[in-house]
Amino acid sequence: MFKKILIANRSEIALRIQRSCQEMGIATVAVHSTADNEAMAVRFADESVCIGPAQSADSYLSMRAIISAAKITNADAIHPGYGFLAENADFAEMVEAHGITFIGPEPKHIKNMGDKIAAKKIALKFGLPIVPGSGGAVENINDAKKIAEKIGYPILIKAAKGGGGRGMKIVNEKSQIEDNFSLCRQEALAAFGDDEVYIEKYLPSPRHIEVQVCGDGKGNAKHFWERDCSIQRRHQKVIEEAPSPVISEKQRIEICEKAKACSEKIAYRGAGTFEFLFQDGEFYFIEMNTRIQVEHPVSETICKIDLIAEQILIAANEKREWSDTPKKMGHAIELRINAEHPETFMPSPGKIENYHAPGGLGVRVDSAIYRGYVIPPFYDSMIAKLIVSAPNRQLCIARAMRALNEYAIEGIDTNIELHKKILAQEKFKNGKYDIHWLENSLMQAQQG
Ligand code: MV4
Repeated sequence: MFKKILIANRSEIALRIQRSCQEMGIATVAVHSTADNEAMAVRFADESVCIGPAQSADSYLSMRAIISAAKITNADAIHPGYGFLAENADFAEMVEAHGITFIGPEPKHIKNMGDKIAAKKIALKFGLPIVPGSGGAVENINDAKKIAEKIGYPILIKAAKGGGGRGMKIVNEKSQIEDNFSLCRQEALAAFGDDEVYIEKYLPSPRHIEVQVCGDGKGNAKHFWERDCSIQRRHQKVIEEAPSPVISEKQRIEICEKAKACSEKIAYRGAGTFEFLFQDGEFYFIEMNTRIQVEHPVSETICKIDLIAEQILIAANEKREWSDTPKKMGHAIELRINAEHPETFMPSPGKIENYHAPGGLGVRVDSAIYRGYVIPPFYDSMIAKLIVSAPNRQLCIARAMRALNEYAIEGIDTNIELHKKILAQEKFKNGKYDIHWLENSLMQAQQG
């Protein structure tokens, strides 16, 4: 087992990883920028190293600063968290080249899944249902037209190195394909340094349902059921829940078993997530995330497990149980609390003048903020995750509302009121929403 882990991240996830390390008797090293001198993860770590200035590019994204910090503190392993360097195959390779364990998948899996065309090919080969489409890169406008005719409009042009929603173009009819095809390529080149694109049939009103898996890198894997992440705004998830309120037990078992089987066949190592779109009773694989995700506590809650501990144990080659699927219990909902203006959604950094977090039965708050803390303007605006659980969805929603009413954050703007509004909607209560509902129905209603 590792004696010391360096946590290459900040905020709530740095603290979350640190908590598991402490429970496992592993010493922790926090790395931080000059903007995070007062961060809770820095205070609670056994050791801390300042790795650079506020800008992420010069600190949390600086591979050599982080590896140097691991070397001088004699850390055995690095946990990347999510975002920053978590899905950077070069970083994973560099860490291992320095004799340090990267807590995550093999570089080849990070690289393959980072290429969305390669990811779909793997998914198809190993039995996952995929969205009908080009099946590979589309080189020119003539091929694009042929494929579009074959699968039928509307279609979606996606960047191969994209993901998370950036670099996509919907094309509703033939007359629009030429302009959108070249525009998509241009934007892909500017955003990802690669103009490779592919085409899919456009699904107009799907849900986003993802399956959590873990593998040992030797052909054993297990799944931790699914999460429904359909409540989103501008490709940022706002609420996640498990189990999904719209799939049958039969559909659930089938898709989770398929994700598990795919993980086994590729000998996937560590934690990962298979993302699917779900529409009209069918699942369609779109991407795989090769990291721990923001919403992992939802699965931890219904499965009563510690996914960060699982990542660490797998990376340390410790013996794990692979033969059975964890039992799922009750319902869990995660609400992402952002420091943002309620109408403009602009980030709202600044000093937390007063703070009172909710508590009680079935309430978990993953956050590194405290009264007097100054939220720096340089990073993501998510400042807390409120994770609520109850025996069923209806009770879980009631408990979430109760917890939101207890939550007091003063000095900055937050989206707490937006969460209350969402939870009060009939469409949310009966689970009848798709990925566009929050933006199209609720926010339109809010504005007018
Ligand atoms: C799609 C789609 C409809 N049809 N693919 C956006 C994020 C990226 N991971 C994939 N995305 C989508 N792919 C086809 N063939 C709609 C989306 C999409 C979306 C997906 C998940 C969650 C939120 C979304 C918001 C807008 C569009």
